[in-house]
Amino acid sequence: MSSVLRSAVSGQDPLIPGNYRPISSHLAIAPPVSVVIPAMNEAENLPYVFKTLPDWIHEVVLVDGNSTDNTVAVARELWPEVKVVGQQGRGKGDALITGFEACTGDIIVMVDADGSADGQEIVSYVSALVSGADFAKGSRFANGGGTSDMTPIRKLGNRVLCAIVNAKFGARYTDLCYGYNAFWRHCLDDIDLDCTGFEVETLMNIRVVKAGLKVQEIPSHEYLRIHGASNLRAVRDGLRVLKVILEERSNRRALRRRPHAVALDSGQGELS
Ligand SMILES: Nc1nc2c(ncn2[C@@H]2O[C@H](COP(=O)(O)OP(=O)(O)OP(=O)(O)O)[C@@H](O)[C@H]2O)c(=O)[nH]1
Ligand SMILES: [Mg+2]
Repeated sequence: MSSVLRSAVSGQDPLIPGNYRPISSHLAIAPPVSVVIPAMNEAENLPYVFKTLPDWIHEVVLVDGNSTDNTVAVARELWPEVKVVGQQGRGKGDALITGFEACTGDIIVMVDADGSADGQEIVSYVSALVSGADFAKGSRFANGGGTSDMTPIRKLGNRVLCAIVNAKFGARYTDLCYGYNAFWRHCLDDIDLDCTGFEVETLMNIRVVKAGLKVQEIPSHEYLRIHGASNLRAVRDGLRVLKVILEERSNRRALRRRPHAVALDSGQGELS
């Protein structure tokens, strides 16, 4: 997306210095950044999550999954301007779809609420996007990334599923089922999300490669969930991911290609 188009979308003139947001000592950006946080009973973890979020963020959208603890109250206390949206359905995918609709920024970042994601990494994602990527895809297995949270069985499952996606869709991903990603708002038109559960990241990763978008992997470290129990069940959700992969493969009509898709990208190859 050109800077002219970007500024038209954001309603800001990037040539006016005041419209740039200083995001580090060496970098300033014009586009507003929305952070979407799906949260179901994460009150105890939110203080750790919000503590790492940079203050130059345009808005935080928290999607509450009908929490029975005081997730919403804690979020409002920690970040008074937080936009809280409730979800009608169930599941992380449903929550993210709801959250994306509520965002007003040009760039959207997905951050889990369990304390596993470090908000300080957002600058890396945003840097990749303003440098030309459409979709900045977090990876725990790219050089510089890591995880303290995955069991051996989850690592194996993620690796196998990632290999299948790479083989079937011509991607060169090093990670598949990871919740820390960022993208320009226009990607939502191509992704056209229609899922409810933990298969959501896989569906996004497949649809961006099918749409020929420029994907760049960002090395990321996943920390251990701080409090509470995981909502993910490895076998059940692994099978849901596999089902999505097979469905997306059989739906070949959606396969599209843009000639410039491979040139700028470090995370995907040509569609097979
Ligand atoms: N709003 C909403 N959020 C959800 C729902 N299911 C999961 N989440 C959130 O999605 C994020 C990821 O869920 P986790 O349970 O941590 O899943 P995971 O990261 O795969 O599992 P762990 O590695 O054990 O942390 C967390 O912030 C959850 O609170 C849901 O149905 N609704
Ligand atoms: Mg988690």
